[in-house]
Amino acid sequence: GFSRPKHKRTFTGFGPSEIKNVEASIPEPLREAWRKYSAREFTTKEEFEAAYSGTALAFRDRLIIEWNRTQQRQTFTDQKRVYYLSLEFLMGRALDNAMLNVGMKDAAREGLKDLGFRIEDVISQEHDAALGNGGLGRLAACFLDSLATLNYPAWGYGLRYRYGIFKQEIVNGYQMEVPDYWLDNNPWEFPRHEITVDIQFYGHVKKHQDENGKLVHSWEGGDVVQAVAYDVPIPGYGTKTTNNLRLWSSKASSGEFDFQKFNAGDYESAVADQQNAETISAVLYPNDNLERGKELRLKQQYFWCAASLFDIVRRFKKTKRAWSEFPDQVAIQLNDTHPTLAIVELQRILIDIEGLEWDEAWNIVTKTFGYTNHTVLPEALEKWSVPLVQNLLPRHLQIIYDINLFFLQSVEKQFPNDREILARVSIIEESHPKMVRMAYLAIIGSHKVNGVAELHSDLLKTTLFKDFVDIYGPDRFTNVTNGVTPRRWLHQANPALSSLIAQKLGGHEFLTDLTLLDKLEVFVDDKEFRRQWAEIKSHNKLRLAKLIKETTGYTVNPESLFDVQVKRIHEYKRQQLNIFGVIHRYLKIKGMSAEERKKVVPRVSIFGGKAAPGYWMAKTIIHLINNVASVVNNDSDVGDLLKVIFIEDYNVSKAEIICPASDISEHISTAGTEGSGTSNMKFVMNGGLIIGTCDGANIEITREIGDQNIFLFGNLAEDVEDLRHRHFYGDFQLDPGLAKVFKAIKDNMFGDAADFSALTASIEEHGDYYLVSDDFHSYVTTHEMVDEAFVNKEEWLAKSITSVARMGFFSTDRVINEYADSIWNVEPLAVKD
Ligand code: GP0
Repeated sequence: GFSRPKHKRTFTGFGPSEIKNVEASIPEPLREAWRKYSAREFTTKEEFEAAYSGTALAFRDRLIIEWNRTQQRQTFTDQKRVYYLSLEFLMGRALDNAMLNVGMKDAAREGLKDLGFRIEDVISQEHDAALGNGGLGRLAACFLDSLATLNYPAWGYGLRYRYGIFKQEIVNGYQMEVPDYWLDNNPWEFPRHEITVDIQFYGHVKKHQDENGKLVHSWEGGDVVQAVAYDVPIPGYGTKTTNNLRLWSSKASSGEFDFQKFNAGDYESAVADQQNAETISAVLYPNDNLERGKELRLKQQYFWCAASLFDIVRRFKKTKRAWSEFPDQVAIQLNDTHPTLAIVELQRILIDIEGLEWDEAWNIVTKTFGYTNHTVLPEALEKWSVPLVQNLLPRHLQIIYDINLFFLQSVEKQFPNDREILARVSIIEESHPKMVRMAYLAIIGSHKVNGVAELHSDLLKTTLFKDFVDIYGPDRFTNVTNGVTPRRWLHQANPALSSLIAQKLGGHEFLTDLTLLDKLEVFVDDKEFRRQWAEIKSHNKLRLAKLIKETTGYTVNPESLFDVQVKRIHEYKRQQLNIFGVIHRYLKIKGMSAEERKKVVPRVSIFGGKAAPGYWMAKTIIHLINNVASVVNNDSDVGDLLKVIFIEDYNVSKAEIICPASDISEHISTAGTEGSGTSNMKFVMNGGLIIGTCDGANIEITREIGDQNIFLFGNLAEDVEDLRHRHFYGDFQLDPGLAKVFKAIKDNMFGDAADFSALTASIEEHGDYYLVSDDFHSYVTTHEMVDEAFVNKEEWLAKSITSVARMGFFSTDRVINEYADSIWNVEPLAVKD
């Protein structure tokens, strides 16, 4: 739905003083289209696209200048830089962000208005950059925003997937996956065809002696694939610093081998080689919190690590410094274990290519790397089969064995009479086939390991990585609680709230020092302020109601309590608990008299999120939600008292509409399973309250905002193991409330019960691993408290305002400063005008 311009005009770009030569800034392939559009009058979607292109190119122009200056400045001052290696960067849209960070959104709005466009329509033309699955990839994107805003010399390194996370369509209640081809006319990337790295795979290792009689290894033969750099500018907010995100794309190497094939007329095989090479960066693996050990995924990981390391080393070598200074110039952060091969690759470069001694090299390596763990879920921990690594990366496997040997030798010295610890901490798991445990390799190769919320980091130290705490001492392990960037998640997503806050605090400084929000608390009793606060929430709910109408056809009453759960669909995140709770509510309403119904607080239960394509249980949950929606929403007997909505294709740009519109949102993972969660922070920052378990960052949110401002329920992490154990030995009783829900499902109330039998059986018959039944009663009664609280509008508003005022801790600016001080040892680079 885009609205048509009120009057027709010729589109010449906005504000002639702002953009001088738009056409010259347009890359050749687009120029023809540009001329066509700029010469015509607009009435169609194409014209909106042209308005988008024109605006984007204008801002892009401005970014390029500061981007070049930033890079020159960083090279010139030659101080330590951070490299953030992440297989995922879930950036979302770039134009709005660029306008706000550059600080010229108002000029753009005026210019576009002159031409008859509403800026929102233009912004929404942009395709999301969706190179990530969920929280982990979005965290990386928030980090880039904070790194640039705080003027840190920092680069991101990732893969330029041709297909990002799939688009989700709901067909008859089922999830369908549609490929997300997003690269056409993307103005935010700059191909750097001159920056390429040849990446080797397969082959074999030869040992020989050099001139001095020293034993050296060379990796020979195999295939070569070329990595080509694509750069994306990352503008900081309110600063000229514009950092770089470098994404690698794969293509066939232009080496002799292919050429010979072509000359010999073997076109088909040459083309096949080409396609094989391009496959490496073709698609993002769509699993969240799950690793499946596919060879192509390992290829992606090595391709990206090797290209990034080559680039970093090349940049370092230009400074002509001694190798011992490498860790003073370079900090590399591993976003999860996906880039762990970078550790091995750096060691290989230093010993095989640069000729350093093992110990000298290893000292450099461990000082350079830091490793962030994001989950304790066993199915998410990466392990690669030894035969697979042996075949693809023969030299790296040797180095991994050597790292392991030296490590185990030192452990043996430390714990002379403990055979078992050696088996437990070995990088190699003695299974069939043997497996390389990537998390252990990452710990051994880094100087710091961090979790992403206090509870999570404590669990790492006491369970998963306990032996390594005994070996290295507690100082190698630390916590850095996650955050979100307030620029995107408050200022951009909720401009009205941002400007109300700015009015009260006398400016927008809180956007770069979020702790200033605490100054809002004195206004909590101010009647007029409360009214404005409530009005903004209503407006945001209306905006969401409109999205719901457009995308699902359902009409929801914006006066109802909006209850939102949007995130990847996963059993541990327990959307099943939520939908069972909704069914419970539905049954209760159905059993009520007309008199009783008058007291019901009308509610809209809103869901959104993607299931990994191969995750059948998650897909079953989506199916159930949609079936419940069609029964409940078409039951005129219930009307506005309850509506159930599944928003299809949840992504970053939809999150920007959804987060400001919640009254309450759900963060209800089984205690001890969610690393941190970050949408919890986004919702509270936008004045929504939350219902949640004592898990991940919910605990720290509670500490900050006060336990009277959050609805906590359910079993604690410390009790989970015992409950699971008891279930396993048959000590299990289905909660009576949940039993009623299951009965309704089995009576085919929500379609064919057979479709949902695996879901109910996982709870009733197979041990209820996620403790849905154990937490059900507490969950339902806590929702009753939510209803009661919501009726008391004034008190609800006080909770909402107080919570926002106390959220200063959860900015990624605080997070990045913590990483900089305690892990990277880097300083910001001052920008002079
Ligand atoms: C963790 F291990 N996370 C993983 C993974 O494979 N993917 C992923 O998105 C998430 C955690 O689940 C999290 O708790 C956390 O906040 C986020 O990483 C960033 O640390 C919620 O998404």
